[in-house]
Amino acid sequence: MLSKTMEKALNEQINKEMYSSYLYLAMAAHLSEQHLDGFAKFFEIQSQEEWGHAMRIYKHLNERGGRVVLDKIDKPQTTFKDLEEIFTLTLEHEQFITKSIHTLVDLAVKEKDHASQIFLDWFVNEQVEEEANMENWLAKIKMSGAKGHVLFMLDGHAGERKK
Ligand code: OFO
Repeated sequence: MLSKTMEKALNEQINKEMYSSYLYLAMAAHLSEQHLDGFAKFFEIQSQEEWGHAMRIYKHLNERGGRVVLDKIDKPQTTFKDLEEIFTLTLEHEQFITKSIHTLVDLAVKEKDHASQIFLDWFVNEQVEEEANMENWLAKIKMSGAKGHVLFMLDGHAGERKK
């Protein structure tokens, strides 16, 4: 059985993951408008992945006898200067999510909630991957300037993302 504190914190994390999904979908829509179809696909997949993260927590709450309480999802930023801004915001957002996951782990340890602690391990690892991936893209974009034919090359590469 989940404690009320843990239940509330996990519900807040569902909301953060859903917001992540919303933010990345807003980025996908913007990129699609800019005819950067590869990057648009990349962020559509990222958005679906985030929704999947929210659903993992949703299932954990249900399995543990917790109550899922959905809150409103904040409006995300909808226009962006360029790819550098998009990936800078993405990396910053992922760093924020990492902190939030680590806080949840600390809470699970404090409450001796071993099941939640083990459940959250997957998220700890996932965040390492998410940050590394976004850092990598941001470095490539900064290095190349992401203009002209390099931009089209990067867009093609981004569009190869399958999951
Ligand atoms: Fe859910 O990992 Fe990104 O936000």
